[in-house]
Amino acid sequence: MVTCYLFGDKDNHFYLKLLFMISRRNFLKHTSLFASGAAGSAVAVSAINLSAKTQSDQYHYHLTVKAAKANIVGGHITDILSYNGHVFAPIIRAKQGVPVRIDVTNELDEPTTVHWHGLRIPVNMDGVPGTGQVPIAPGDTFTYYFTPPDAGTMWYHTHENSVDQMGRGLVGLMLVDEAEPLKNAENEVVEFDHDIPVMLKNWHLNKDGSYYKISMKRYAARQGTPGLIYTANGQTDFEYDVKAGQTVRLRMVNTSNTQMYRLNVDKPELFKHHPLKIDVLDANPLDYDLAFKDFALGAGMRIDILFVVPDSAGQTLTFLDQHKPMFKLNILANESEKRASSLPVIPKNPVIVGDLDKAEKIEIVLEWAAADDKNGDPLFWNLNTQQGFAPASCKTPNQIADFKLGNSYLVDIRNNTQYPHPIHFHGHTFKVLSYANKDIQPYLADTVMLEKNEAAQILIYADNPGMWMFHCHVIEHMAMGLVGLVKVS
Ligand SMILES: [Cu+2]
Repeated sequence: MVTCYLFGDKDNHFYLKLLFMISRRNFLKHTSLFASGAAGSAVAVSAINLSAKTQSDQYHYHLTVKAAKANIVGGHITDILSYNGHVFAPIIRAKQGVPVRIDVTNELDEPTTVHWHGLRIPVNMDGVPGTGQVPIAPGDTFTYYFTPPDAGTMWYHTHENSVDQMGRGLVGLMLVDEAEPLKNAENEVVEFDHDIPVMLKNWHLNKDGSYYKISMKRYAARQGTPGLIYTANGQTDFEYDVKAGQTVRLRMVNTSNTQMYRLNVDKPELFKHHPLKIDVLDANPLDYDLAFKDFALGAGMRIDILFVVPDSAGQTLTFLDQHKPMFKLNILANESEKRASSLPVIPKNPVIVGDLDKAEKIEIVLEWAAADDKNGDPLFWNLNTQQGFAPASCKTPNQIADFKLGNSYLVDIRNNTQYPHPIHFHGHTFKVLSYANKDIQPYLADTVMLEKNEAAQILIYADNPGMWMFHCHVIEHMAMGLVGLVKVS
């Protein structure tokens, strides 16, 4: 096995400097944490317990990255890579503005990292090998310590040997609770009756639970190698009971390597008085109505839909990828006293939006390359006419932009290819202003979906210093060139 540090050879000056800086920083941090006794007590985390929290109002988790066995396809055992042994990884529950500490121990025989997708945190906690941290070596523990500035539906995943490690299971959810109690439109404190996170992932598995190739060239050069087994929260038959009249926050997260879901529900007519809509996209509430119909949820993206369960006891709502079932909500009768259900309103996050009038314009072009590098590794994709990097030969991705801290940038992203690309920018939340081929209302996001031959204009306010990844979240596309670095300083 080639151990690749993704962005830098070991003789690379940048790598060595980083190694020193981070080791020292972590040493100091560990020292000060333990010396002051500030570390919260460890909390047992399970996929079911969604509210693990220490007495001291600090959040402290321990993730062990290890091989495990899972029953994903009925009656068959699949070898997976896991966080704490679960195919549905522990949900990291945190709170906006409250520090969270996550100790990650690597029990694999290869390096790994954890990236906290959607969190605007310092670059040395972002989990990207080479630009943010030294990968966690087998047997080592690395402590992530950060304070989430934003609330909402986030997720986490490895950023090392990503096609294989994510494909075999190293993905999980992180839910950041709002700093203040939620209120309804009348300013009364209300809670959801159900907060239902759904981790969507499809697996490159045969019907006997064995893997087929997670990445195949003929697909990697196109939309990405499809997974055939669909899971929600690690199950092919996930279902959940709700009662008529109850309020629901349903969160869906696309943690798949390649799959883009076209989200639908099978009985939209049950919501005829209040059609289902997407209320929150990538953890940022929308301030307009976006219908929940054929919504393209690309890899990395998240939505929350908020609704009152219709008065249709005995019915089952099946959520679909086009026509393919993903999971079900069963509607039960509600015997309790009739009461007016009022939905909480999700508050906006403290995101600073760039200044369009002062923004500097830059262009990023996504193209199809159809080439192998000199080692025979495929490089099918490129950004601004240069292939990003070749993981097998450990090249550093190209820097595609140099942002000045505190400045605004109007980025025109052009997808000159025949396939969709969900483009993710680390460490920042940006505003999607417009698309070339469809009318939209502007919204905030960390991942922008570019359908084939589409272009989008996004406004970035560069407020988080570091060397940040800008890449396609179809992980094979990233691994085969669709990646660049943006420096903010
Ligand atoms: Cu892509």
